[in-house]
Amino acid sequence: MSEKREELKNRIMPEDKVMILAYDQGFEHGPREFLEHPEVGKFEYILDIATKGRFTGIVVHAGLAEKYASEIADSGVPLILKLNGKSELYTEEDPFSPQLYTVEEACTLGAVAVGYTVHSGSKYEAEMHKEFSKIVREAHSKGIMAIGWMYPRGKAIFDRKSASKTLKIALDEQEQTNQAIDETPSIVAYGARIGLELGADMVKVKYTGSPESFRWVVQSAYPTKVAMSGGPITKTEEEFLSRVKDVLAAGAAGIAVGRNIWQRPDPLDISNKLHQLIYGY
Ligand code: FBP
Repeated sequence: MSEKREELKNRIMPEDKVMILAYDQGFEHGPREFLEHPEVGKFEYILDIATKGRFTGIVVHAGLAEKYASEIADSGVPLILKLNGKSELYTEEDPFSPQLYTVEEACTLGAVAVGYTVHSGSKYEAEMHKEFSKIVREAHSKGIMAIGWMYPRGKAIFDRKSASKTLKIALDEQEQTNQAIDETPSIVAYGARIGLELGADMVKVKYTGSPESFRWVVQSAYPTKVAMSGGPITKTEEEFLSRVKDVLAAGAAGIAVGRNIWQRPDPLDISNKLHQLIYGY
């Protein structure tokens, strides 16, 4: 790893642990995510949470990164630029999230890492795998990190008659746990492994329901670091904290989450609890 990448890695992952605030949902899900707490739609509010909540990175698309470049720089919170995206208005069963910005633009905006969502399993997986592998190479040549949002999806992974051996195992897992197929350990672990194979420094994946099953995900990605993604806000704060405890016990580096922080009435309170769990202070 280059000296520069090592240095940036220590900024996003001090002590090899990570606590990232994700704020790309305005694009991926739409402003409906801000309805309950309208202040959440304002980036000033989010950046304040990231700063006071001691997050080790903030994820945005280029529009916000450009408009708030000086505020982000002043905050000292490392910028992770999301390079691809798609809206939820597009509902075809096989998703494709194309690259919209380049690694070079990310560097100009001051990003210390780039992020890209990969939907392995979609009929467009080849394009996403190819785009992400190119992004990884470019990011590394510029000395910055590449993070994969590894979310297997698409018609094939819901096809009960599929010839995929992994899917057969995942269907068995689903029968025992009632989990969504894209959150079963086999599918999540496969996504995480693809992230490693494509060169990601870190993969962001869904929670698989237990520390035991998440350990398989962490092992599958090793030595790539694993961060848990948050998902929709849980009914209780305890439920979410308990998931974080599970993944840390399983060897995850930490979290990269959004709604479970900024949709809560007291985001700083939960941020402090998470910091305590992840860093111990
Ligand atoms: P959350 O913690 O709010 O779930 O955010 C994590 C994230 O990966 C975001 O970065 C992204 O916008 C969103 O989830 C994608 O969600 P979905 O699983 O619905 O596609």
